[in-house]
Amino acid sequence: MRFQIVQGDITKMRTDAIVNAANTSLLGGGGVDGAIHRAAGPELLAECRTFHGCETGQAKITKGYRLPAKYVIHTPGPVWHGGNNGEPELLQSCYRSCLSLAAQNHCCSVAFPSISTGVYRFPLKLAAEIAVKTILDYCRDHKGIEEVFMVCFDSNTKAVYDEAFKKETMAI
Ligand code: AR6
Repeated sequence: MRFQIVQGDITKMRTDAIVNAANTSLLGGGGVDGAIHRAAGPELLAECRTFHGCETGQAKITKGYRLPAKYVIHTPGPVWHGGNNGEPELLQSCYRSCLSLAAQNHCCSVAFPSISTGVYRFPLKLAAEIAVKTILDYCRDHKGIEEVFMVCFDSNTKAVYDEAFKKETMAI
């Protein structure tokens, strides 16, 4: 499996699936969610309505419509409330649920945004460590997904994910 941390806009990714950091309504919002809905077009919202929401830490898959990606995997990340409300486990569950849905749908390449580290205020360093470890562990144990991208919107986010990757791979 190839794992790459890149800086950019996830709506431009030509992967089989991109992940959306959604909310539990799945009816759109700001941040990366707003950008994905704008780029995909109104058909995406119409398909999202059919789910009647999604629990935090779970995931639902839709088509990509006008996006270059074939699918969008929507996952509501945890809102940070201090860390003693299961936030780390829920964030890990987001990454696992998305990878599992991607594999079930025969996706070879998946792109993730930094789930929960914007409006949901999850501390960036901890979120990056959880994301990197969960992705690498999952892909070590399951075959099928060949390429995973972490798409960081700004240079600080990318630097923190690069550091988390270094730490995780040195620990092996
Ligand atoms: N490509 C990649 N990353 C992006 C993009 C983009 N086009 N736009 C923003 N980011 P956030 P959350 C980064 O707030 O914390 C929404 O309203 C952003 O810089 O989008 O999980 C939902 O509807 C940050 O690093 O998601 C929910 O209500 C990261 O994506 C709520 O926000 C996540 O920031 C979810 O909050």
